[in-house]
Amino acid sequence: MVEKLSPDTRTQALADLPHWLEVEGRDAIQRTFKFPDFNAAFGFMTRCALKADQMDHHPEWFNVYNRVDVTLTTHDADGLSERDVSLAKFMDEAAD
Ligand code: HBI
Repeated sequence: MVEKLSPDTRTQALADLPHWLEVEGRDAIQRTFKFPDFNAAFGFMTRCALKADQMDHHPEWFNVYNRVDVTLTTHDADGLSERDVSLAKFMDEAAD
């Protein structure tokens, strides 16, 4: 069972993810990624999809052309867990 982050760990984790915003009304975080074109956006999504499947932890996301809106939460924990933090960091690096 995946554990929800404790309030202290959550605060520290969000401080380490400055590009991610808390979603209103939900224990989730979101970030919008912008790329030069669809090819770059889809390449990013492909790398993240493979990582997500390896982790058995999947993003909620939406893509239009060069934009990818990502929401991360842990459905099994009904809130943010360490898996969201790991996947968010992977995505930040993959987008660099
Ligand atoms: N992805 N974001 C997210 N949250 C989950 O709780 C989750 C998941 N992918 C697979 C998964 N859980 C499995 O453990 C099953 O619950 C499907």
